Amino acid sequence: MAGMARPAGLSMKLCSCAALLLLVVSCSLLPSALAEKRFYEFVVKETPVKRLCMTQHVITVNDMFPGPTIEVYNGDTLAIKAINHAQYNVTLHWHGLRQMRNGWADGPEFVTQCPIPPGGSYTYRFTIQNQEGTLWWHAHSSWLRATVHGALIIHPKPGVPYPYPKPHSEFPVILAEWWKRDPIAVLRQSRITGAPPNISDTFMINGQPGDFLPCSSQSDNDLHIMM
Ligand SMILES: [Cu+2]
Repeated sequence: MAGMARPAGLSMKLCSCAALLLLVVSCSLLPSALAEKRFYEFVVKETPVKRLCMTQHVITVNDMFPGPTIEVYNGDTLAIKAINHAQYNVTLHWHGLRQMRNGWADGPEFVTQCPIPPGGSYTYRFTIQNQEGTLWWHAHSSWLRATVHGALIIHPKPGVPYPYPKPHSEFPVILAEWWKRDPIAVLRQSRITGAPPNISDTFMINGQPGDFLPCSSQSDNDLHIMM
């Protein structure tokens, strides 16, 4: 009979083990409980954009040039539904992001995925793991990246300080190039002739060519920086 009864010492050990297991489980749940799931819809489509006094129909995301800024926290899980209303195949790449077990969300066309055809859609799903800082996203098909790009800002997890004094304020600075021609046509001409592609007509900061070029918007070009 004595063999059937559970020794008191063993039951105390079982209790403490169970409590320890509960603590470990609750601790491991803590970071994911703080992390957010974030959903975005990126509509890739042709949009009229006026630069250098000329209106061009370029491919954008959500009619924005540069495209929308994604602002998230380390540990967040993202789902970005890309809907292709453009006349070209497209993929989106999350530049600099470590795709841990999410290789199919990385974006290079014909490398990790078939491109999204006109009229199609694809949802990129990935979790940001142990990364902080400002990256960028861009099209990874043909030269669509010329106008299909934007900032990807990853803040430290809530409650985790910056690895430097917190800045007074922050804003993305996005450098790009602008052609007076359709960039896809510039690339196509290069492939036909075998010559290097024509150089761009201007560089741009945050989608603007600057005060020295015609038809620039003065107010869009002022950046006041405190040191
Ligand atoms: Cu890239």
